[in-house]
Amino acid sequence: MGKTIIVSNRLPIKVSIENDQVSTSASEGGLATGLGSIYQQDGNLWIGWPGIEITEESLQQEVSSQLSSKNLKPVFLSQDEINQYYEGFSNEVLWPIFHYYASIYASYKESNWECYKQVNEKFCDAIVSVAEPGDTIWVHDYQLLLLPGLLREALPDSTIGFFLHIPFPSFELFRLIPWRNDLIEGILGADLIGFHTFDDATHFIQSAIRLLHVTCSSNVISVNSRPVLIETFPMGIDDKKYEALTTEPAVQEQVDTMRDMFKGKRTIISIDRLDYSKGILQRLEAFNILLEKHPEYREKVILHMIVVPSRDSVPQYQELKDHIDKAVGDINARYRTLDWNPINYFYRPFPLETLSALYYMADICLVTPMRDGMNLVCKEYVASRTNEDGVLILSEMAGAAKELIDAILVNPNNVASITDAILQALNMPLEEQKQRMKAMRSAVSKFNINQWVKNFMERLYDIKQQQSSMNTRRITEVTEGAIKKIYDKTSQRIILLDYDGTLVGFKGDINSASPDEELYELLGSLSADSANRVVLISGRNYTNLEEWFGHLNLSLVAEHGAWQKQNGHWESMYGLTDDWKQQILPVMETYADRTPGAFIEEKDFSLVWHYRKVEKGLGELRTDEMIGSLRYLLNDNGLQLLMGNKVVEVKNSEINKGKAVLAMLQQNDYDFLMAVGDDNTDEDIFKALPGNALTIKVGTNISAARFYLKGPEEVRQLLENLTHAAES
Ligand code: GDG
Repeated sequence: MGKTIIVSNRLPIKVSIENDQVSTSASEGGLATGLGSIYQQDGNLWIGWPGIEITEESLQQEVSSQLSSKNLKPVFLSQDEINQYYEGFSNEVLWPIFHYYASIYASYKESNWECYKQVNEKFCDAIVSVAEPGDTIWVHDYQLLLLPGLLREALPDSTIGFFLHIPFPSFELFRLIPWRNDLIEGILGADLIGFHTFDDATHFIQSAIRLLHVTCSSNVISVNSRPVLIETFPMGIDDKKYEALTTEPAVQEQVDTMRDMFKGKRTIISIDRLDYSKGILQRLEAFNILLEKHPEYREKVILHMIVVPSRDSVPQYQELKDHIDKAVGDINARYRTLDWNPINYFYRPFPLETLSALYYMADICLVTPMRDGMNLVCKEYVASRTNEDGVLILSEMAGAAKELIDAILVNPNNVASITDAILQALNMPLEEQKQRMKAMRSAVSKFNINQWVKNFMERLYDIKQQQSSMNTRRITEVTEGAIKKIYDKTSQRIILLDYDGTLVGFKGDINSASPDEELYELLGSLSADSANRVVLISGRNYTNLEEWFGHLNLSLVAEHGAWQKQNGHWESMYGLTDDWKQQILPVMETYADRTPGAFIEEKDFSLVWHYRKVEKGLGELRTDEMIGSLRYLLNDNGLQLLMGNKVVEVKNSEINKGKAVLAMLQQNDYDFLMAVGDDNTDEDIFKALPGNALTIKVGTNISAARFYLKGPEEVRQLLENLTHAAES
């Protein structure tokens, strides 16, 4: 096992320099705690920006050496780079678009993009300078979207994980970015790509398949034959730490002081970084309505609002701060009394102990972001409620809402509903509070930060295992040499070849995938050897196979085995009927009639639904609907569904390629069995053949075959080489 390298924009520490003296202090962020168990281990490393501009070389060296003892490695960035890569591109393009604020806040500047690329390269260089074979690299967040791709180029065999901490937007938003393809390609350099929620993962897959020529099978995207896993890992917190904090004397002291100070009042807390995505203004408006419409709560309720300064050099953030200041000022000015201030507002960070005291004593926690990747504040509140009371009001737009379903969930755009939620919370019976809080505490504790890290690392290991088992099964020169040797020594060979996707690539139009001259020559020379029986075994109909291959000395099997050409004659499988078509065809036609691009192919003993040319997404949806409508009819008629590559075929249960092949094996005592195919239907052949047969899967899907080839080019090359061996 090699070492693990964590990479993020910021290092998990704060570096400060005063009078040329370097000092560092630990950061309390959730990520720093969670990954602490990893990077602090011997040999492991965290690479990132130390948080301030350090230009002087001697100071850089000093910082590097201080950090190196803590397993940290700095990437130094100039103020210019911070302005363009971090502020300009990450925070003015990616952040707004990924949080669905495209039109108001996004600004696209080519120079910022250039700088974003350069800084990602800088990070790549820093990693390459320390990475060794066998290392695991885990890249974090939107500032480094290009890094996995750069690393894949520099270190092709490395193990790379990527996690996005903010939402991944729907394709309609993502497509707005001028550099969208580079970004997706960059992320796809990873082996495992993690998101907080299933929606984010789905949005990413949608964008990848719409923008790039990649194939995707459920949550695995195949990039140049390298499977990349897309997964959901909702990030958790160190729940035990927040629980333990509440009993610390420093915390209890503050709790006592606050309880004394706010005696008889109900308390609501709100804690966020300054950001337009956090919905702070809407929250204030909801509180304002509460006081306006429900005067009975005046002097009874206090909102403690902490806004932590962030990005306030960016004009939009400054503007937001001004609006918040004004809104708070207005509400306080309007309702305050001599001994009651409705909003206790702070624009500064607090020590963790104060946060803990607030979490512990607040009756209600108000978390209403307009969009949030996850949101950890709500989980910290839940973890701090050791008495199992208190109410969480949570925006359904936060990733955490997918887990904390026992919160009062609100749509943050509906300000009136936030006011209603506050009212509901203020009046919630203790029993109900406990019931909800208990359920949320168990969710927060089960999926805590350690579980998050563990799940991610395990899945990264799994996908690497899958890749390496595929690589060891990939036909190399050595395996090819071994196959040739056997081939040359044998004299009764059967070579079973699928057609579409195996001998030729997929075409949009099924008729345009006709054989080319090179293929004819190849099949000609293979079958010219009297020791070879070459079988073309396809799902296509027999007239089609006859037209293309009838003149060659090949055995032909059409419609997955329903038809076979024996001794120059086509014969259908005994006892097949097609009466069932009268019932099935009309159903399929109703779907084809309302799905532009879809069509139905009628074969003698099957019906095929083709949706390759249908708008992506719609094709899959209609196919699912159609299958749902057909379910009972299929059962009643003894039919089966074959799911192919953008096709679904309905046919008699008795027909399958495996059965057709078994019948052929009876006809001779073959000493060389080889089968090549790319489709699900070819799996029946692989399974039907004895264990010593040379079964070869084309592509990257999981298969029962013993070996893998990348595509039709490689298949042809292998067959070509075999014929040469036979001649020599
Ligand atoms: C990004 C995503 C995702 C806040 N004020 C103080 C303070 N905090 C701590 C909180 C919490 C953290 O900061 C904020 O975390 P969030 O998750 O709420 O938000 P982002 O910083 O925007 O984080 C987010 C997260 O990444 C993780 O993947 O959940 O969706 O946007 O831990 O406690 N800590 C201290 N003093 C404060 O005044 N000490």
